[in-house]
Order: sequence, then C-alpha cells, then structure tokens
Amino acid sequence: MTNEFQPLIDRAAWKNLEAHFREIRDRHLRTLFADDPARGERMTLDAAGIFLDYSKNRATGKTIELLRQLAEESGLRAAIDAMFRGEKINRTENRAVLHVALRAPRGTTITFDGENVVPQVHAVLDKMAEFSLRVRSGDWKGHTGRRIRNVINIGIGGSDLGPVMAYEALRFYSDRNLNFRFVSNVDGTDLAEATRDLDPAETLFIVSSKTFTTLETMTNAESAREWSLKGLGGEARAVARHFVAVSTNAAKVAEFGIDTANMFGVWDWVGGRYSMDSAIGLSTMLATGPENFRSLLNGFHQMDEHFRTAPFERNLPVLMGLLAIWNNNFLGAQTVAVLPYDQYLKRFPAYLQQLTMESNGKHVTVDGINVACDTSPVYWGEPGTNGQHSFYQLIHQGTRLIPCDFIAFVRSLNPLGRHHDLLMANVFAQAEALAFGKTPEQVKAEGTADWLVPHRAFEGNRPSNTILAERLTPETLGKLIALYEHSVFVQGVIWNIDSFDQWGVELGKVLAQRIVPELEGPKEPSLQHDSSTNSLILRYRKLKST
Ligand code: G6Q
Repeated sequence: MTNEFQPLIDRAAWKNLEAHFREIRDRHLRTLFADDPARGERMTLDAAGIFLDYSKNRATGKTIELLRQLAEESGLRAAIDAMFRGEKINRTENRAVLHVALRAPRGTTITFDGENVVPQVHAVLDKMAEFSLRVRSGDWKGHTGRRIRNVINIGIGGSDLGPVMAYEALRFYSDRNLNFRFVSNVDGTDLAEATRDLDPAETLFIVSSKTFTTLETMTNAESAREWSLKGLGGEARAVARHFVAVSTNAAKVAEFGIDTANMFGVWDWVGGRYSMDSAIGLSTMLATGPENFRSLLNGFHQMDEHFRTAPFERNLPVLMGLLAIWNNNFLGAQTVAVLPYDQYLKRFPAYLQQLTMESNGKHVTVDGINVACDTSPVYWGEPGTNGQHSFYQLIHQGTRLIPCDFIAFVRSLNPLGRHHDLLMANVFAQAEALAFGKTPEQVKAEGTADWLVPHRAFEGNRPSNTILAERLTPETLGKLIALYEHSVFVQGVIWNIDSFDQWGVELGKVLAQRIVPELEGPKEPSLQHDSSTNSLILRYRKLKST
C-alpha cells in the first residue's frame, strides 16, 4: 500500500521509527558491536562493484527493516518506475527526469512523449566521439592551422561542477598533451587567469549552457570571443574553429556566432546537475577519449540497473538514502561530511553539494504544503587525509553529530612505496575512532593526568559509511555518481518533495538584473530598495568613479 497522500509523519513506518529511535537512542556503537559481533560483516552490501559498510551507523537490523517499510509506504517502487518510464515527475516544471536515458545502452528503449530517446542520445554521443577524436589527433585545426592544445569549458552550476569534478577525477586517464581549464564565475578574474598564459591560436572554448542565456556563461563567452578574435587577427569566421557549444538552444547558439554544426545537443529532460554524462561532459570526453567516456556511462548504467531492480534491503542507493533519512530526521544530524580518500576526487564534495542540496533543499512537498521535518542536510567535505589535520577535530570532539561518508579504493592509480597502505590505514582508523572513541578509563590507563582526561577522551558513537571500490576507473566513477544521484532521489521521494526543480537558483538568475543598470547607468539612479541596499549601491558608484 502506498500512502501517497498521507503526510510523512503520519505514516505507520515513520511512527514506528520514532518509537524505535526512543528505544535505541542511547545505545552506543560500542554496545551495538559488542552485542552483535557479526554486524561488521552483515551490515555490508557488495553490489555492482561497490562495497558499502554501513555497520558503523547507529542502526540495527530492526532500523533497516523499518526504514525499508517507510520506503514501501512512501511509494518508492512506483516512483522509481515512474522516473524510468519518463513520466513528468518534475511536477513544478512539468518535466520528465530522464538522466538514466543518457547512459542507456544502444539498442535499448526509453520512451518520452511516445518517442524512444535512446537513439537521439547515441547520435549525440557519436558526434561527440567524432569531434573528440579529431581534436585529440590534431586533425581539428585552429583558425591559423595550429592544433588545439588548450580546452576551456565555459559554464556554471550543472554545466561546470560535473565537468570539473570528472576532469579531476579522471585525470589519470587524460591526454596530457591537452590542457583543460574551467571558467564559471562572472568575476573577470576567472577568465583572465584561465587565459593569461594561453595562445588563442591553440585554444578551443566549449560554451556549455543548456539554456544559452545564463548571465555568467554568456558574459564569459562574449569576453572569451573577444580574447580569441583579438589574438586571431579579428576575423569573425575564426570563431568557428575555436568555439563549440553544448545547448538545447540552437537559435541562441547561432546568434552567438557558433556554427550549429558544432553544437552538441542536450534535452529538456536532463536537469543541469544530472547532466555531466550528456554532451555537457564534452570536456570529459575530450580529456579521456570516447572509450573512457563510454566506460563511465557503462558504470552509471550498471548502478541504474541495480537501483531499478534490487530489493530495497539489498539496494545501495536505497540503503544510503534511507540511512541518510535516519541520521538526519531521527538522530538530528544537520550536515554530512563526504570524505574521499583519493586525491583525484578532490572536487567530488563540491559536485555533491549541488547534487544533494539543489535537489533536496526544499521546504514544501510536491503538493505545496510545508514539510513536517528537515529535508536535505548540508553536504561538505575535503579529501582525506588533508581534512584530518583540520576540521576532523570537530567531527571527533565537537558538539555536533556529523555522519561521514568515507570513500576509498583498494588500489592506487599511482602506487608509490608505502603511500597507499598509509592512506588506507588512515581511512579505516578514522571510521573506527569515530565509532568507538576512547573512554576516560582508557585515557587514564595511558597515564594521563586527571585534569587532562576530559580533553583527551573521545565519546565516539559518530556514525559513518565506508564505500570501498577496487580502483578509481571511469566505470567506478560512473557507479559512484549514480549511487549518490539515486540516493538523493530516494530521500526526495520519502520527503515527497520535487528533487528536480531549483526555484532558489532561478531566483538568483533574475535578482541581479534589476541592479545592473543602477550600477552601470551614467546618471545617479533613483533607488527603490531598502536603505541598506540603496546605500551600498551609492557607495559603490561613488568609489568606483574616483
Ligand atoms: C542545475 C541548475 C543550475 C544550472 C546552471 C547553468 O541543476 O539548474 O546549476 O545548471 O544555472 O544553466 P545553463 O546550463 O542553462 O547555463
């Protein structure tokens, strides 16, 4: 039975979870492990090549069973099917949510509005592959006949964070003869620093913008075109060899001066933050080559299939999503730390921030009613071991509960002496210390002076997941991203929110427009803002003109 119209907190499983939480809230992870020594083997899941150890969560078998029931009562099965069927589950924008079609293998069928979209997806992938091979081989020449050595992706939000993250994550697999840079901020410094040491004759810009109207991206693209033309003798036709576009908006692309033959399409049914595996990932394909990009898609697809078919209790994204609900809504954790123990994943937390918080940072249900509990926690993080020497202090001994996702790989891509064993020793030790802590008795037994004992004791009982995979390959990266994408979806379904709109971000796109002429206009404007905004604007105008 689905309780589609029953508020979350009235669902039977929710009430049972509340009662269950009262029962186990004081049980320490030390006790949970002592009472059930096998939980470290049992509360794990090995699926689609990803191993998840969730035993260090403050949860029991009963918790998992109640959470599973919550998923059933929340209509998760029907929601998953609706997404894969191409239904318009992004209700506030009346859009389908079909990022799973971006990685559907050739020959499969995913229908939207009566049409199979998979052939369109592969047509774009083939076009990207052909272009990438030409650039990588040097066959694609710049306006002056020189080969391309630098690629600059201009985009922001979903058209930037995924490409940057994937480039960094897969750098090991990238063509080192090509330089990649990413410009997103409307702050001129971003573009200035990205271009200052480059030769326009060897530089290709990818203007990545679904809408091709985003202020930051269009401003950067215009300035990049000026830079390019200046360096290429001012001939407008030079742009054709140095600019390509990724967009849904052919008219705007043509207006900008990019040949639509060099435009790579995306679709309305791909959300920005779910688009790094579409043509928005052109920079990823240019860097790593079509084969690696296909492996990335294959990894995504394996996780999609696991998510679509595995029973909830053996389903990685479902378990991760449900445990996130448990930590957030029952244990009251306000944030989640994502801690990849792999330097290549240094931008993964930033990428996840958009995926999680833009998707689930909502305060009303799909029916427009205020939610009755917290929605998305704040995601943050840095690669280990670096974070250990800074903010881990708060995670270990602060007053807040911060569940952690540790991500690690059995094999290093750069084996170097003892480095990898030391890295792995740290990730295991951190998860262990967070869970079990160090009692005052243990500290005392080490000969610590009494007054120092409280400072050196660790309460423990800090929950964490450990995600372990064999090696950071394009395929593994695809699995990892899809794991989080679907975990975000699971949480959104439980909260009954629209995880695929972003009205807060849309607001940002229009807010500044009113102020721009007030800053740029030659005449002192008559300002109608509040007194604070008015005087900031006047002060800026005065100071910039002196
Ligand atoms: C993502 C958001 C947002 C978007 C950017 C860029 O889900 O909608 O981050 O990706 O605002 O939009 P364009 O690709 O249209 O320039």
